[in-house]
Amino acid sequence: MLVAAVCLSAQVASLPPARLIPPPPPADLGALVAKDVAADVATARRCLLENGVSPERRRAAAAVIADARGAGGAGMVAAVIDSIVECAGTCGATRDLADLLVSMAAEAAKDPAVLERLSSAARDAASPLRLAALRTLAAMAPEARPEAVRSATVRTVALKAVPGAMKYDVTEVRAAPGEVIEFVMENPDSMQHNLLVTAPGKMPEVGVACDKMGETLEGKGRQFVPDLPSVLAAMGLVDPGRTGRVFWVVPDKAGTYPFVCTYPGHWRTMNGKIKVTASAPR
Ligand SMILES: [Cu+2]
Repeated sequence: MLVAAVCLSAQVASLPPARLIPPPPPADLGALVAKDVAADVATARRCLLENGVSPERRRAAAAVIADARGAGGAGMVAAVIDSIVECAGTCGATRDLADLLVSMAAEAAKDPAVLERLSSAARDAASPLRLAALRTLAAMAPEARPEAVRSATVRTVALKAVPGAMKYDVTEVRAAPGEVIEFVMENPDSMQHNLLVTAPGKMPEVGVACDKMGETLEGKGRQFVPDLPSVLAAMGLVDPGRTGRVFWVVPDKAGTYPFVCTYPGHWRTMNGKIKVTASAPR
């Protein structure tokens, strides 16, 4: 038993770090997307997995993979699901693929096998597909969802960066375990801001790491999002006048989860708390 536990922790330690902010597209992406995706399945697979490909191109790529498998419309959805499972957390396309899957919710609802995959992923906290599955199910009409996840919803929490104050206008959010929250942050300020959710008690650790990132070009390239397990969800930098979004599945563990802006120097004042309790209103 002890040996098994040690092996498991060694496995967890060797997992690649989550890549929360997409890396830049590869240098040969232009040539790749200029190629006819219908020409070969390998090109189609790369179009699905690489960052920087348009949604239309990704859809075409999913169709090529579905055709090669001899599957029809819902086969495209399955191709996108497989790609998310394959690269979740470690490839730049994860977030784009999740958005694409949400846009395919109506197609997904027509295929019982696809519905079952989404439904079981939505109930499995360890599934790399969980967040995308929950969002996709929430985008379906309630009667189209499997019974077990009929109540799936995505709650929007809207907030703003207060101009000139280095603060959010909302500093406390209440949440219930298992719910899916979409933070939508408007930025009417004259400088960039973002929003990260951290593990309880970890805001100083994340804040110090992002201040260090401010001293390097690489830190800016990573949009001041440290590669730490205590970062649970991250929004990229939001330019003045723009709006940023990030989704988060609220953990089952009750507690106070800080949210914070990691633009260097901002974290000490630009932060808030998400209070997770079983009795919080949904
Ligand atoms: Cu900020």
